[in-house]
Amino acid sequence: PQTLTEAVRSKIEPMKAQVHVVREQFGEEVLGTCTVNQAYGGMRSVKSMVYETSLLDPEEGIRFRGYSIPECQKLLPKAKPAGEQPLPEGLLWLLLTGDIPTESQVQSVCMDLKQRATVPEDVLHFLDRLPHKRLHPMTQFTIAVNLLQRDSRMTEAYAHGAAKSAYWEHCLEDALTLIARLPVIAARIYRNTFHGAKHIPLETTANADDMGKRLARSLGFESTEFDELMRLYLVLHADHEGGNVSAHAVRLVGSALSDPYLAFAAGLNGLAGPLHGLANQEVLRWLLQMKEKLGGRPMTTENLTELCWQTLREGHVIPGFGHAVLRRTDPRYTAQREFALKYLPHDEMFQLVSKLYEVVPQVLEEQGKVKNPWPNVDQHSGVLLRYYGLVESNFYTVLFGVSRAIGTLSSLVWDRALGLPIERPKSVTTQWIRDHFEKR
Ligand code: AMX
Repeated sequence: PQTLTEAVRSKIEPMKAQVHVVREQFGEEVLGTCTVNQAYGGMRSVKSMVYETSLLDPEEGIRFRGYSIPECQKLLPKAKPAGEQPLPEGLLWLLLTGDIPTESQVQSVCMDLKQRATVPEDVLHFLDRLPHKRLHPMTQFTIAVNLLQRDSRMTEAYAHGAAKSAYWEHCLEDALTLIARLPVIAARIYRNTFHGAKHIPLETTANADDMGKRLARSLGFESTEFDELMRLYLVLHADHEGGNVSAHAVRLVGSALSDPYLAFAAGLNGLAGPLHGLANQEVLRWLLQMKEKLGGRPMTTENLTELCWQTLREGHVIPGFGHAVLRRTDPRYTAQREFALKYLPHDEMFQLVSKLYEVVPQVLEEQGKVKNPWPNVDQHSGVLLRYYGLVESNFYTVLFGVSRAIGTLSSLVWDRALGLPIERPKSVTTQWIRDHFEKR
């Protein structure tokens, strides 16, 4: 099939059949258990949901539909004529269908998204009138997504009595339109907040045929290297299995049959937390503080170790290190490090990040609390953006959000395709736990 919708359609019945067999065979098996400590401890490692688009291995990192990040970098189509990074549109195809797309399939997604990318003028004008200096860019972003919700095909179809078996297609329509519009929205917020509302004329972005380039150009960046960085960035941040705050929020809210706009806005609100997506903003601030505190002293192991201990003594976490599931260096960090080694090996901030890779894990090991002392995706992204002139760290989580739509909305389409019900896990009180276990 050439169109994405037809490709997804062709996968639904076989997948439903597979789920049916799995449930027939293993439906009553115990997938995981939950101790009292896990219930109080953020449900860490409790296996209680099925999420098809990606799976996280604690040692190896994320796999998108079975493909590791290096495999995706190798196999997914690139921009013509000389792109080296995978096109996000190819990842979208992979996440939605499970197949590596052909060049022409990716081109069809690129064209489809390009055609959907026009944001209604009144929405843009509403964004222009927000108090940009007082509202965090993530707050502006969720407002924008909620504003776009009025165009939801899924909500319209529901109101007109659409059959449950058709929800996925309306959901996919909304997902594609929303994904296509997010770069425009992100750029509008960026230019409003940091560039005196001087927007990039549409003619400048008109020949940007892929989402990464369109995002780069409408933010106001013109180098092909930055286009490549945006493609890599959009691929790396797209999906991280189902239990992280943003993905789970999208799934949970979507399970009430809230449409993709409403569900994704919920996910963005979760992404805006400092322990999750906002960590990329925190990392850059922390790195700049490190540099200031060094005050011209060399970046030696000794000096950096002392400054890391200072952060910990002040009761702060070291942003960009640690992970709830991963137990090794995040391959998304490694992919960005490779990009830096190629394009900005002599950048001072990259050298600081590199040196911290040697220092921080030792400090965290010595502190003895963290389960994973290694760097995560957010440790690296800021220095790359900053190198090309995107210095406004408050904006970084918005870029993360543009990317996260690709994964979480693909998964949401499958939730509707498989007819998953409203989520409603059982909660108990501390008194209930005492009564229950004391009685034994
Ligand atoms: N610096 C200092 N202390 C840390 C730490 C870090 N980078 N990472 C974890 N710890 C501490 C925890 O705060 C916790 O301390 P406590 O017992 O006093 O509360 C202890 O180590 C054990 O935590 P954990 O089980 O190793 O981690 P977790 O699953 O509870 O939390 C995470 C995971 C990511 C929130 C945590 O490592 C952290 O706060 N890291 C820094 C922020 C960050 O980089 N977040 C981005 C994660 C990726 C993403 O979602 N985008």
